[in-house]
Amino acid sequence: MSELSSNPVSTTCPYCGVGCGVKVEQGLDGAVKVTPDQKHPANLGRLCSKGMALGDTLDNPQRLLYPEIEGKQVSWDVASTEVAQRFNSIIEEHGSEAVAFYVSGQLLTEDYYVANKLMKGFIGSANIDTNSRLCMSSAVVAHKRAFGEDLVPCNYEDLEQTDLIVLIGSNTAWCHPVLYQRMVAAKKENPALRVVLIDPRETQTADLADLHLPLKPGSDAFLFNGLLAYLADNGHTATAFVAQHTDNSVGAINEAKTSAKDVVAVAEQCGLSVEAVNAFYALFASTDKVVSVFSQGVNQSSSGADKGNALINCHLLTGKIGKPGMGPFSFTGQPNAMGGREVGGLANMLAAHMEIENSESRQLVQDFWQSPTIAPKQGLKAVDLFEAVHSGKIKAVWIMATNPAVSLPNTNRVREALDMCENVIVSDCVSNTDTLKYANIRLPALTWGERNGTVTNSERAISRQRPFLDAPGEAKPDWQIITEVAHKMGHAEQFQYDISLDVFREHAALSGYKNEGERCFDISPLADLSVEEFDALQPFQWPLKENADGSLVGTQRLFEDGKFFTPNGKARFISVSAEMPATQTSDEYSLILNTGRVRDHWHTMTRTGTSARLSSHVSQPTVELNPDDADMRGVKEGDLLRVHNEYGELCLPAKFDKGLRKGNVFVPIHWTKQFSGSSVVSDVMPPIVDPVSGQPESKFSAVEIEAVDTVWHGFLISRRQLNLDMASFWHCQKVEGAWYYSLAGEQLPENWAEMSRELLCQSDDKGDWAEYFDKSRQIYRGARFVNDRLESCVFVSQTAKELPATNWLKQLFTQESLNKEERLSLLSGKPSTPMEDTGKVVCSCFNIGEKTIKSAIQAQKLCSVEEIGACLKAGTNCGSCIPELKGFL
Ligand SMILES: Nc1nc2c(c(=O)[nH]1)N[C@H]1C(S)=C(S)[C@@H](COP(=O)(O)OP(=O)(O)OC[C@H]3O[C@@H](n4cnc5c(=O)[nH]c(N)nc54)[C@H](O)[C@@H]3O)O[C@H]1N2
Ligand SMILES: Nc1nc2c(c(=O)[nH]1)N[C@H]1C(S)=C(S)[C@@H](COP(=O)(O)OP(=O)(O)OC[C@H]3O[C@@H](n4cnc5c(=O)[nH]c(N)nc54)[C@H](O)[C@@H]3O)O[C@H]1N2
Ligand code: SF4
Ligand SMILES: [Mo]
Repeated sequence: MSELSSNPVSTTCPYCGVGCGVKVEQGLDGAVKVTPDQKHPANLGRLCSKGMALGDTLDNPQRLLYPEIEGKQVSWDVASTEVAQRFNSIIEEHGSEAVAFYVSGQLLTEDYYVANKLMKGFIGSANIDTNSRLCMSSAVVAHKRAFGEDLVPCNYEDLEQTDLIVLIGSNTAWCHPVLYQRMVAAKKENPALRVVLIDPRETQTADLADLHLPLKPGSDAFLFNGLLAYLADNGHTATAFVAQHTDNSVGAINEAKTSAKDVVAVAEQCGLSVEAVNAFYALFASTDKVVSVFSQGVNQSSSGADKGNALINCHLLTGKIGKPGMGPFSFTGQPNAMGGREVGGLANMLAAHMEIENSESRQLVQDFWQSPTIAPKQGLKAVDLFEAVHSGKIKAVWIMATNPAVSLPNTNRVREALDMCENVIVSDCVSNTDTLKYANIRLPALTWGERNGTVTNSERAISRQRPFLDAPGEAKPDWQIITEVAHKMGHAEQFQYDISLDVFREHAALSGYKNEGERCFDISPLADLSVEEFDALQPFQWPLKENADGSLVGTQRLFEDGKFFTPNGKARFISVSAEMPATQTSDEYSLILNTGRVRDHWHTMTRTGTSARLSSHVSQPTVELNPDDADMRGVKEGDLLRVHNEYGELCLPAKFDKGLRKGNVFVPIHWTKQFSGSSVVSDVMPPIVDPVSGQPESKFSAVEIEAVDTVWHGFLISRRQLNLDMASFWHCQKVEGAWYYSLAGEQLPENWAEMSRELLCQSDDKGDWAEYFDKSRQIYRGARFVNDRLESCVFVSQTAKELPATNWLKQLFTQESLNKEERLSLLSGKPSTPMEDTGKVVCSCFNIGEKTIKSAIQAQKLCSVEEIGACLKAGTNCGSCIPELKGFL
């Protein structure tokens, strides 16, 4: 690749929507060092554990390197011709509604722009939706309804300038760790700063909160309707602002009062104490500067858009918007969720924040694109889109940079749909995702470190992703793959892009095209950017304006002039009739299942799952439950449980968490079929969506749990990745030099030795197999060596307790050879000289385990995070583990 930038390269972290700047340096040996960018406005020198470990995840041995059709490697020419022909012939025979794209907030803006243009302007359908449907679409609706456009008013500095941060359905400590660190620092600086956390779970984020409201899942709209009524009734209305700059305050307040009669009724509905609700309301009312952060606990709901508006209403009524330190602030999830929204990559948007239903906008975009057609109406939203694949209405679907076989609700149905469809095209950078299993055509894409373009973060800041690695194999950037297909579909003339900057320029030009100030999203001053200027582009917040002297300025904060982007320029109060989740628990399914993220894994683990460091913090999938619920059911920690409902079932070990409400269980979203037997939590999520936004209710499902009758437990460690199907439960974790598998089963295999050898030794393997078998106790142990190098080992027992500790065994795989003593002691499961068990890794920067930290706290009487840091270094680098350290203290 010729576009490699010089050393060190400034680029943007590819994980969460904070959008941190990183510096990448490559040593002569090729080793990549990633450090925080001191100047990037998002992080100002900070990074979290995932950002710090970016270097670990670059060398993925499972890259998709060549295009393939039906499992056979082909040239790019053949592959793109085939995709184009399949699309064209289906469109000719069945119309443009018979094809679809399903794209991602992890594409670059340039990729997203080209995909959207091809579908809406040239195929003439709006059947392009994105995984942002599962993520931000409720917030998009809430913004559009209230402000007239999908606009995030705040910026990160507001978090530092405020006196009250309300975190609603956001596990900031783990999901937006650098913003969490900024809040921690702000609180130190300003002890008057208060933090309220609204989350049914007591998460790591609760550590920062002065007040935690562990409300009933799904009851947020009642809480915020109650707040609106309270503010109105107690003289907290910003009368002049409401009169001059808003509509429908009276309607919204009246509606709020029907679902939230008084504080007592709200407390009852939300499962909170009256004191706690009163304390929150009083704090919100009496604090001038309030930022309300909302995330998936609000968005992923059958009434997520309403919940967003219920909380925006409170900011409008009190005028807490458009000024430093105040406003509703949607934290976006993916690195480019915002960029996707800017290009209109959702099925119900057009491009450059224009509306598909608006005929003038359609004409405008069609003129600009010089396109033969323009999508006349909204397309299918994600859940409906895959339902249409299932019914055969959609006959070809092109999936880019997302893993719907894992992340959509009711995944068994999605997998069925993909299995039945004969034209599943998947562009991905790795070769082993659950979705790729169903691909008829596989297209190898570039990924972070190789690709070149722009992303937009949660605070509307556009930053560059710059390449520092060569393209592996024949992988290409997504925009180029789509462009080649567009050419072969017959649209070469309007897809003349040689480099990603060509796309960026067009996108920038469209944002200003016939925009007389009625569209806020405008970056048109960049429409003529040169290559050098693009290379040097510094992060800026849109809209971008040109000063009289020709200099450019971004916009830190929106609505400072009280002008909104509705037809009359006024913000709209939305009348919200609060609803509880669409699903109810029953005698059959008595527990509420909540889902979410862990600190060190990213989504379906295609990158973080390959890092030993990141895989050690939460090493396996579990179902978390309150110890009281466990007690009632006779469940002990570590017991294997079946979690099931009418949609599917999971099989997971139990983990206790006192921070869960009774009757609630929690399963993380990350483990796929590549990493575990049956832990895809979306298998048991209902395909219920918000009627307006189409966002699925991914935080609420009714399930039941039952103990699984295990008769054996075991683990394997292998330098090779294995295909397992012999266990009821298995999961796989990357460790240094090997893969670790934990296993449990309901049936004893007939012959341990035979099975283990089949699994761990291939026919052409050299080397020797040592083993030990105690038939009466069903204890089996085996190990394979090549010369003195340990290749794999297996340990099996009737109960988990009889298995040896694994740290020492894992560590043997970091060695190139074992000495005689190590070899001899191996099958006993104990090191010849005892080794300290440091426990699970808490500080992943310095690899410091829980047991080490706890014993240092006791032995040395450590009282603060700073003292732990001075003693062990834990928590002194990225700071992601500080909430956990506080927990130990
Ligand atoms: N480590 C890590 N960070 C990530 C990601 C990742 O995969 N890993 N993904 C990124 C992406 S794409 C996203 S969208 C964001 C998501 O960021 P967050 O939204 O912060 O993360 P989640 O864990 O999905 O859910 C947040 C919280 O919502 C709570 N919740 C559940 N139901 C309710 C409810 O009814 N009301 C309220 N108030 N809260 C509720 C859950 O208990 C959970 O703690 O994270 C981003 N950052
Ligand atoms: N139950 C439940 N379900 C959820 C959620 C939840 O909280 N609960 N959260 C939802 C949310 S908010 C989100 S954002 C989704 C995320 O879910 P997904 O989008 O399905 O998950 P990812 O693992 O991020 O998938 C990204 C894919 O893109 C590939 N990739 C990486 N870089 C590139 C590139 O440059 N080009 C191409 N072509 N491919 C690339 C990766 O290898 C990976 O396969 O999950 C949603 N599903
Ligand atoms: S907070 Fe962490 S994951 Fe998110 S962008 Fe910054 S370094 Fe990356
Ligand atoms: Mo997301």
